[in-house]
Amino acid sequence: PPTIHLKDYRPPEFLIDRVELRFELDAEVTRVEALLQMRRNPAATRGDGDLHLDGEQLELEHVAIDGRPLPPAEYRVESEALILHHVPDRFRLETRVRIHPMLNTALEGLYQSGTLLCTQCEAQGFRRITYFLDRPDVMACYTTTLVADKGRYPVLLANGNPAGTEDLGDGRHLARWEDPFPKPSYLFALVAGDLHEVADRFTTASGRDVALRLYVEPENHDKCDHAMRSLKKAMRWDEERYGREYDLDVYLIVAVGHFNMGAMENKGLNVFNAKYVLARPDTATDQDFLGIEGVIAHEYFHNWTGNRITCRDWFQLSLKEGFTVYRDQEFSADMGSRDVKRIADVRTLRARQFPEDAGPLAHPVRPESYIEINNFYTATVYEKGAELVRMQVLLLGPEVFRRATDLYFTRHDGAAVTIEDFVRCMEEASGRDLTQFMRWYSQAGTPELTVTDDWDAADGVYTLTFRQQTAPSANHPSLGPLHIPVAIGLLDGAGRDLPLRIAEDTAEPPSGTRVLELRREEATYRFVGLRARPVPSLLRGFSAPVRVRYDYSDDDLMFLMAHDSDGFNRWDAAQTLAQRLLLRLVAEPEAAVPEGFVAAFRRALTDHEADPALRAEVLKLPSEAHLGEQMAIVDVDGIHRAREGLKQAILAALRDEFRAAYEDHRDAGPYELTPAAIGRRALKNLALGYLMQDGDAEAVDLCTAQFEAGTNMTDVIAALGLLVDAGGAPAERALDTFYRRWSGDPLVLDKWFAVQAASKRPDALARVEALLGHEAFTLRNPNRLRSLVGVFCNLNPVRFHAADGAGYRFLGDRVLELDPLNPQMASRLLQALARWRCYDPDRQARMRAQLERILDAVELSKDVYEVASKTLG
Ligand code: HT7
Ligand code: ZN
Repeated sequence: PPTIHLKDYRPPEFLIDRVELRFELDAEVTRVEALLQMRRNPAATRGDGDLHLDGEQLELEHVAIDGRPLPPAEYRVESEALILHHVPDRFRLETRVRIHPMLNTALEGLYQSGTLLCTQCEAQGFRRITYFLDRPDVMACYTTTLVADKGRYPVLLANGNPAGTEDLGDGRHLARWEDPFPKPSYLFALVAGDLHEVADRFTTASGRDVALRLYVEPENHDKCDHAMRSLKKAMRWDEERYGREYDLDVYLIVAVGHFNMGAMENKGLNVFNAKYVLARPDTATDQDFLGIEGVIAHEYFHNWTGNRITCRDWFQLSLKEGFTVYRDQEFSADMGSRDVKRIADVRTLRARQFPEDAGPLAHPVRPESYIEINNFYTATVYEKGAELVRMQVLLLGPEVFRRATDLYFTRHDGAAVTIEDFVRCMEEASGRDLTQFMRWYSQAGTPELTVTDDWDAADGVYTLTFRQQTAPSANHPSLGPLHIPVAIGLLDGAGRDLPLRIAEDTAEPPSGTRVLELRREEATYRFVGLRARPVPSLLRGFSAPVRVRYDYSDDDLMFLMAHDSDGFNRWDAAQTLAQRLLLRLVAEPEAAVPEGFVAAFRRALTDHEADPALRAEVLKLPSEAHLGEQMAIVDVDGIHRAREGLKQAILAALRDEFRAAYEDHRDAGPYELTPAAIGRRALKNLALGYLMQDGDAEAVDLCTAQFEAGTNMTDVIAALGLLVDAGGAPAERALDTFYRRWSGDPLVLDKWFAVQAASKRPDALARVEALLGHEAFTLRNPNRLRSLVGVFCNLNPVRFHAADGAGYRFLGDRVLELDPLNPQMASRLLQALARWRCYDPDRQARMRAQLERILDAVELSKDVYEVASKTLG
């Protein structure tokens, strides 16, 4: 398959001003008539005179230009295009095609989910609906007419504002929708089905009235409150923080059961994975509730960052995704606890993006080439992209950043633009030169920041030296030093922040946090006027997506854990301390757990002044995957043993404290979804996790009691997971009870599959394989697939990486089985093998064998081909 390169970008030869679509909807055969007002693009270089329209899996029935049906000599149909020869400079193109939603298992284009029909067009799904210039820099105004059976599809939705309905008198009805805002084809959407409507309203800052509508399958009518509340909060927040108002008369969200990703920001008609809409305290965990709030906000924020202003081409994907993730992260931080949110986001970045950036699929935030764009909806484009925006906010300051975004929204409204256009607005609003900063968008790999220091007691000068390095890899050379904002503090012996006076300062220095701007490979800062050697607090708030190397003593880390004024760094110090100890225990299984470590954990656990949510974060040990990432060759079993052993040792020392924490943090009254209540449940369930570590009968009873009495899913699923890890009759009974209670609710049933796939038990794979045959399992539902196969391969390292290679064979089988059905999902699944070179030779050989076996398959999607071939390198 061909590789597409950023450097080959050319403006489109034709533009489309208006699009009129008419659908005769039917699950088996849908007819799509398209009327496109086209004209030559004056800004384009002239090609061969032919018009190439994208189209895949379309059955062409009719094609006409300006009302004249084209004879076969004037066009050619290829497998992925319709080519019209010698078209005029301005014309009306009519096409009619047939498509088959029911056969669409890839969930791209128009497909069936349960009894609904819905679309997913990003990135290139629109070409599976009609022939079109399916690229984001072709923006047009759309009118959509939907015709369907009234009984089966009483609700007919499309983008924009409603523009009338008709009963056609033959059992069918029609709905017309008009979208006045020009948009790229990837934002097109329609939904048809028997849906329950939840209605609300929102008055914008300027007094416009917007009808809000949530559509769900009727049985989910009572799980919509949280999503609707989240939407209204997001709408208000975007007005207050960015001055952005909603622009249509209606805002529609539809929840569907089959969806490849989280949700989709189609103009005026968001389509959501039901997982990110439906929640009731008894069906959804606290994390699910927070996920819904974040994703609802994310899609809403896209209305400005993505829809009104879109991407010129798919290489600019992070223009909308990085910025929108940054916006949703800040929204969630404002709605809940800022430190907890930052910790969660950095955990995700380190767990998903850092490994990606260190492996064979590494790519810059703005990639330079791709085979299949669907493979580039990655942690790098999304999460690292958000960090790049965050760094610009830090460099500019919040007020100047707001001026810069105002400029961006005014200057580029209605256009398809590039990352340079965005950064130029940052430069113009601030008067700063961000040329060097732009390297962040093109440089793959995680920079390493090595920090050394020196203390001159005689002069009271503390010197910090920073050295940055980004390891080049075969496909990604080093582009030179990056512009890195490093937020630091210096702590005195009592843990207070010191003034950060640098010798050359002319103005009063900040006390607290100071942002140093590294631009060269090496930079030295001399802090003067100090009485004693300070303890440095480095990269506060994780001010840049880098790895910091500084030789802290264990005592320094414990000191920072206890005193750093930066909540993020208190947590990070605890993680570093635990990571260091765990890696020592991997190398020396007999090594003792230092007293000081246990004491630091005791202090964190019993610090009643501190926020329980943060205490829970501090006490959570680094994951096995994260520990593996720190080793040249991952010692799968050693890491598991060390981590389990350390939990055991901590429990042995702090059993009473954990019991007390458990009791003290039980919910006293009814379930509440406040940050405080979420934090209490987190600490309580963390304590229960430790108490269950040695299978103590009393703890099993406690856990069983929590499982049985639990009225909220957070407590129930925490208890179920722990029981399943402990195994035996209590686990089987609980699994049985859970299944009987929830087998009718797909999202809850996903959790039942997931806890078994994540189980620490040695027979986890056997169980997962048996579950493939369960009547409720299907590869055709992405959520179900993720909950069983995805969880096993990505979140159960010790069982997935079993030395006999059975986990790898299992994955290879699933990828080959899935690829003909849903290539996007198959290729995502395959990425569990991306880090194969980090394992011992035996495991490497077994992983490589699966990758080769996949590449040998006769018919392979572009998606899987790209991942498998790049992974093998
Ligand atoms: N912008 C949306 C991306 C998306 C997507 C991409 C490829 C294949 C399927 C997809 N579903 C949604 C989601 C977002 O970032 O908001
Ligand atoms: Zn997005």
